[in-house]
Amino acid sequence: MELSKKMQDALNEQIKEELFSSYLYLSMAAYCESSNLPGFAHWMQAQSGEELEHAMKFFGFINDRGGRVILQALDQPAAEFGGPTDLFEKTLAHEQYITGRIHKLYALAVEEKDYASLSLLQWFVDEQVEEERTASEILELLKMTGDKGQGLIMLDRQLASRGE
Ligand code: OFO
Repeated sequence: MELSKKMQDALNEQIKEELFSSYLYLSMAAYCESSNLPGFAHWMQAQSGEELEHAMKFFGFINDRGGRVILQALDQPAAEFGGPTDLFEKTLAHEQYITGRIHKLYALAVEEKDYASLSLLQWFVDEQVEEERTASEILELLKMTGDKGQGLIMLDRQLASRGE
């Protein structure tokens, strides 16, 4: 079944969203580096890499379906943040936004009876549950440690151990 123009456009839009996510987390990594939080920086850089993989999943899928990938312009991500708690509040809010985008794509695939897209999007629906859970877990820890002190140093060490 051929990829509809409407679905192709929506998937191309999602490539942009995933690339912007990658760009945003890379900017957050740079902020963490400049704030002497190497563990947080490592976590954000790993997250940025994961978002690039998400973009490439859509990239590969459009090509596999005989569609055409059209890359779009990315906005400049924020460079300054108000500390680790603010960073993870923004991370969680961003992931909730992305979940909404994925759900819209899923609804479009249902409407179009595009079962191949549904199968891909099911993976993303599940992934978003994980993304939100991880961000809120770290945010909960930050609520306990606050933005400075021994607790934050320990959390920074913990985040340094995230695998790629
Ligand atoms: Fe691509 O999951 Fe986060 O944004």
